[in-house]
Amino acid sequence: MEALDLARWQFGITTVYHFIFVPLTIGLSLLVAMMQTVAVRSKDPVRKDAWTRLTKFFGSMLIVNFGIGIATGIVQEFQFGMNWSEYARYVGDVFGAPLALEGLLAFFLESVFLGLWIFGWNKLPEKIHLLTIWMVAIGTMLSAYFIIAANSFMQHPVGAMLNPETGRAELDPSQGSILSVLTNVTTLAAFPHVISGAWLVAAAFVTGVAGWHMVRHHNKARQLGLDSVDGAEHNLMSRNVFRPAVRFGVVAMFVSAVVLVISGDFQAKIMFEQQPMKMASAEALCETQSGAPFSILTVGGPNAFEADCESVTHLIEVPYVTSILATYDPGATLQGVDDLNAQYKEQFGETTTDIFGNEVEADYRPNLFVTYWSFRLMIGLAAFSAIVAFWALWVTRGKGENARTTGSKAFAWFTVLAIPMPFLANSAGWVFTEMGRQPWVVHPNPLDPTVRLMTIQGVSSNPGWMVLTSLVTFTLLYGVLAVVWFYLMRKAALKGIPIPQRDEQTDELDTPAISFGY
Ligand code: HDD
Ligand code: HEB
Ligand code: HEB
Repeated sequence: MEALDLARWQFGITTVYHFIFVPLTIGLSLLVAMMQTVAVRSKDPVRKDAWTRLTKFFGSMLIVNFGIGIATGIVQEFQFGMNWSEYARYVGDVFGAPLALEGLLAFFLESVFLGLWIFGWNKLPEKIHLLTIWMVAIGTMLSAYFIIAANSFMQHPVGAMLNPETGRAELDPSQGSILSVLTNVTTLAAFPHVISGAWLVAAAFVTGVAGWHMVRHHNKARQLGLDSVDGAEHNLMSRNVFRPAVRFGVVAMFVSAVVLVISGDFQAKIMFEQQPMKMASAEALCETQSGAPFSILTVGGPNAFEADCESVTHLIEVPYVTSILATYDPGATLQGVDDLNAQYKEQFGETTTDIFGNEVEADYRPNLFVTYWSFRLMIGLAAFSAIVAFWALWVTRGKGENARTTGSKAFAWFTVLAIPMPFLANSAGWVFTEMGRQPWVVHPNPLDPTVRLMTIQGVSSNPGWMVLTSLVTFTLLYGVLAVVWFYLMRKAALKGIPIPQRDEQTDELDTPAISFGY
């Protein structure tokens, strides 16, 4: 493999890896902040106690995840300078501002307030302490905004022009400069989609972990007998602590689903205007077609893994759906991959020059196998969350005296197995977005295509062995980190919440400080 391919693999692996932790941090910090808000506002002591315990329980997992998220993010930053120095040089003037803002403002907010939150239990006034976790949640979302603004510039550059002397993209005051970069319509559309995707991750996580414990306590209670003191306590844990958490997770799933659908639909419209090749690739639509259908199953020939149109055969199709996705108009004409490729060759050249000055043949088609299937995976994997949501609502139905819990092992296993699905959906979404952008690292803006850079022109001139060495090192290091993360998260999740103990003298429930048991 060449240095270019290795560098692409390295960026892909490390960044998909970073985005395992990112959505859980973003989503869980908000859900934990909400849990604590419920606790602080509750007048009923049983309810207050339950939500305080839930806040601490899920907070302990947030802390582990945050730590690994930061460690992997720092590695991510090295990628630009190390393997993509030409690209970094090209976009440096534009990226400097949003990335500095994220570092200074957002990261500062996140880590300072997370520290205050961890050490502030029972020390800070209740309401101030609550404010600190909200600042963490807001900080992670701000971080996300700035980094997505940087990514959106690569999908659709605005606010900048090409400086022919330096050969770099530079902020252009006549086009609104940094303000345009930060209010890029691509950013405005991607932000709610990414954030709601993160909520879905955290919501499925809360539902899965709480669902598991709800079933466990439910069965333990029956095993000990509901009349026994311990049995009754387990029953209360199931009913008063984990059942509300499950239902809270389900509500969060519904909210994220609504935002995901609306924002995803909107993104598709923008994408069709800004990157028609990506839209065509999402459907592996080779020839221009009016009223384009959405296929559910497609097979390819021997070269199916390449960007190869000859071998694509659509087997099951839903009429008009791709045209509607792109424009709202069922009859709309979508240009096919081959026609767009021919058009781009005319516009941008049959050949291009790589960083060593060699002429190479230009092919403007992304890998159709990857774009087609990653798009379907992103949407399809959400089905798991939908099943969990309805199943959970059913087994916890009823109100007041009739509020139910369940002892179903099938439910417990399914809801836990469904935890990784939104993680995978998020990775698939990014893989689609980033690999569908190929062969461009900065995709030309159709209205002003001068700012553009091909991936082949963005790479550093490092020798292949060097890239391979760092690739192997990062992958091994990350492998170890992944094991540590999984072990710590599993441990924190399985630990559950200890049964409340009553103080014999005062008859008050104890609420121990957040546990640092790892
Ligand atoms: Fe990230 C941590 C850098 C993609 C959201 N990231 C984090 C850190 C660095 C980076 C240096 C540690 C210190 C800090 O928080 O600033 N991140 C990057 C780079 C990326 C990237 C170079 C591009 C490939 N990150 C990225 C995306 C998002 C985030 C697309 C959000 C949508 N990053 C975060 C976060 C993190 C974080 C939520 C994750 C876990 C955490 O903070 O604890 O702020
Ligand atoms: Fe990115 C690349 C994913 C974010 C920048 N990425 C890449 C890849 C992948 C990814 C898979 C590979 C592709 C190819 O084909 O080559 N991303 C991703 C994810 C995420 C991201 C998952 C989330 C975390 N990015 C991002 C951001 C940025 C970026 C934010 C900026 C700032 N990318 C990038 C670059 C690259 C990539 C520069 C290299 C070049 C190419 O294109 O490749
Ligand atoms: Fe998604 C991406 C659509 C679902 C996650 N998305 C994306 C895109 C589109 C879409 C169009 C691309 C953009 C560009 O490139 O520009 N989605 C969509 C739709 C749907 C969805 C239509 C259905 C509703 N997603 C989804 C889910 C998830 C997701 C479920 C998870 C959970 N995505 C995602 C991500 C991404 C995407 C992460 C990447 C980033 C951005 O946004 O761009």
